[in-house]
Amino acid sequence: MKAVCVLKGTGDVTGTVHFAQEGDSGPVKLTGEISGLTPGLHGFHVHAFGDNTNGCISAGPHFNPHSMTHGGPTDETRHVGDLGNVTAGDNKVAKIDITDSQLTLTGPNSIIGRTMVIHEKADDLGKGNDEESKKTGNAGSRLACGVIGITQ
Ligand SMILES: [Cu+2]
Ligand SMILES: [Zn+2]
Repeated sequence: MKAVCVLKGTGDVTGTVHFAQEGDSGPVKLTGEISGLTPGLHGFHVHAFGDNTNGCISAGPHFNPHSMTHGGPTDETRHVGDLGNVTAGDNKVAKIDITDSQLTLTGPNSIIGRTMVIHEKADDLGKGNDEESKKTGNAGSRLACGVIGITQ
């Protein structure tokens, strides 16, 4: 099973992410790149809705089918959509090479038809000691996003 997401926003940030799932329940491997970013860490999540009617904000909160608090990708307690951060180099490009064991392309944790979002700031992975950290990781505004769709 494979999927793809093309990210666009109102500024210069663009990207493409490819998803491939091994077997029925994962893991899912994400590859691709996002360009036009300021160098450094940027929060990277799957948000709940595949809705772009009012830009990336219409994608809603982080995809969270099990009513957990926000965390990092290796944490037991996390949103299914929590992929942590990607890192852009001095060339403004972040290479994506992530293997995740919670999100899937099939079943109740499927991210098909939901939205991938790249953020302005670093995700604090739920360790920011404030209320927002447990919801969004304080990752700031949404630079670009795209709906995740099935591909061949
Ligand atoms: Cu996000
Ligand atoms: Zn989250």
